[in-house]
Amino acid sequence: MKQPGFGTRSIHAGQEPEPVTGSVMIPIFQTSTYAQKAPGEHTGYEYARTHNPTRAAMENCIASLEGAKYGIAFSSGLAAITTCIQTLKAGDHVLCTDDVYGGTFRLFERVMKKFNVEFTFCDLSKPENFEKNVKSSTKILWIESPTNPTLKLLDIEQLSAKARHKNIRVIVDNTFMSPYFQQPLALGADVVMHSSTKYLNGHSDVVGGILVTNDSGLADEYRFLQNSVGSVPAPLDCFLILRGLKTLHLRMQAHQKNALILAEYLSSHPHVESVIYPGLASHPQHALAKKQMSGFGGMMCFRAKGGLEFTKSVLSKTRVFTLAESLGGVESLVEHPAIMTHASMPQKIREALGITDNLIRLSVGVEDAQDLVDDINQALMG
Ligand code: P1T
Repeated sequence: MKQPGFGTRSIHAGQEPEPVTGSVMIPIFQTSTYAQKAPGEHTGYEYARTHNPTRAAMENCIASLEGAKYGIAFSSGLAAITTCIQTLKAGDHVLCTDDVYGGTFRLFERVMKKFNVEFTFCDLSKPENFEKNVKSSTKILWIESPTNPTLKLLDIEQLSAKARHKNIRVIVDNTFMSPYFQQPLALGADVVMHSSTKYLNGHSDVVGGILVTNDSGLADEYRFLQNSVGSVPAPLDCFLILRGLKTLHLRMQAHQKNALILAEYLSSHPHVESVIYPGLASHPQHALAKKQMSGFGGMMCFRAKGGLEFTKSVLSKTRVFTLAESLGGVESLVEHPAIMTHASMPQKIREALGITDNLIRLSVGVEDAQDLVDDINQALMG
């Protein structure tokens, strides 16, 4: 049978009416355990860290949207990333793109290094840096594309081919694009990771993470760690993400429409030095964006024409955009990466990556575009 379209899967995949009552929406199975008829005689559900039907529906729905067979969910994006590293042993090496979410950098640098897993951060938007930094001990290639916050793109297909050649597992953090705009498994990646806190849920009321893959051995390993380590999501959170997923395709189109309007508007604003948005022809990797993504998403950055004080004043004047960390919700957010999301990176590294004092990141929501334009304009004009 022909595979249903993305919108149909976002509403239905992994979900059948509940068999006892016919409840069309998957119930919130708010229980910690399940009754057994006799010792060891159970329905397949024993204990809720191990199995939960609300969680399973959410995992299967996201897996389907990424074109994957298996989904394994966690209590946060960082818990999902931690699990990826927990498949390694001391002495193994991870090659990681340099411009990653600050929390990912902190986890690798300050937590995982203590267990003697080695990390190299380099600019993998230049593919030759793969050969320059890969080692015989490299086990994982960690890709974030577009990167957070400077929206560099990595050629997922090319890097995956290079890694496959050396038996290195390719994991792509697809949080910024969502499966609606980017499908890393189809480009050759082994695993897709999401902070489901962001676009997948879409309503800024849950923290969650997920890994999806077509590799059954790897899925078993992740599920073993999910149960053994125990960083599982709560049933209510799984329900909320499932509900958010039903409009993922509609929201992503609306985010992109508004982001493009705003990016074009800010490109000619007198108080803006430059705009970074993969959908603009001025983005240095616009051609790659068109090749590996089916859209450009709702994340953008711009550099204010001025120093830290001017930039801070802009950030404190927005009214429709809320000054807050995070992204991917229906409401617009604005933030200052150097002080907020990427403060855990040393200043020297931030500067080398272009996370400057005048860099402002926008998560463009789905409000009326003119209100967003007017809001940023009044904040810039003081
Ligand atoms: O916050 P959590 O659900 O644990 O996800 C971490 C994470 C992983 N990957 C990317 C690309 C992310 O952007 C994040 C979280 N990011 C923010 C909170 C932020 O404002 O950028």
